[in-house]
Amino acid sequence: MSEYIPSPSQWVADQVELYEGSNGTDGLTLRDSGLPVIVVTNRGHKTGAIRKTPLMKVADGPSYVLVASQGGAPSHPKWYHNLKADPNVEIRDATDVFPMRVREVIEPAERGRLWDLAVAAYPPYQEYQEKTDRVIPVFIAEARN
Ligand code: F42
Repeated sequence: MSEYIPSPSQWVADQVELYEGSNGTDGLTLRDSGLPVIVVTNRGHKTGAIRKTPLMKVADGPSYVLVASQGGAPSHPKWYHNLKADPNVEIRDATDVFPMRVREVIEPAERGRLWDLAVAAYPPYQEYQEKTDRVIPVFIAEARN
C-alpha cells in the first residue's frame, strides 16, 4: 500500500486534513467563499505516492470538470502529470467518494462547453486564463464501475 504524502502547500494540506478527517462534513468550501470543493485522490507518477488534490467542484451531471489552473501559473500543476500518467482517481464530494476515470478534453466544442461550466462555477478561472499564455488544461472525470 503506497503512502499518502500531504501537499507541501500547508493551506492545501490543512484543507485535505479537515475535509477527509471529517468524512466530508467539514472543510468543504474554498476558504470563506462558500464555493464547494472536491478532493481528487491521485497517484504520484514519480513517487507512486497517494496524492490528494482539492479542486473547485464543477459538476457536469454525474461527472466532474477538473481545471488545472494553479492560479494562472506559467506551468501546469504537478497533479496534471499524475492524471495523464494514471487516469484512475477517486473523487470525494462531501460525504460521497466515487471511483472515476479522467480524460483531458481537447476537442474545442466539448472543451468550450466544459470551460463555460467551470467559469460559471468559479469565475476566477477566466482571469487565470487571461493572465497566462499556458492553455489551462480541462479534464472530465467520469464514473468507472
Ligand atoms: N488548484 C487548481 O489547479 N484548480 C483548482 O480549482 C483548485 C482549487 C482548490 C480549492 C481548495 C484548495 O485547498 C486548493 C485548490 N487548488 C486548486 C490547489 C490544488 O489543490 C493544488 O495544490 C495546486 O493545483 C498545485 O498542485 P500541485 O500538484 O502542483 O501541488 C504541489 C504544491 C505539490 O503537491 N508538489 C509536490 C512536491 O513535493 O513539490 C509534488 C506533488 C506530486 O504530485 N508529485 C508527483 C509524485 O510522483 O508524487 C510527481 C509530479 C511531477 O511530475 O513532478
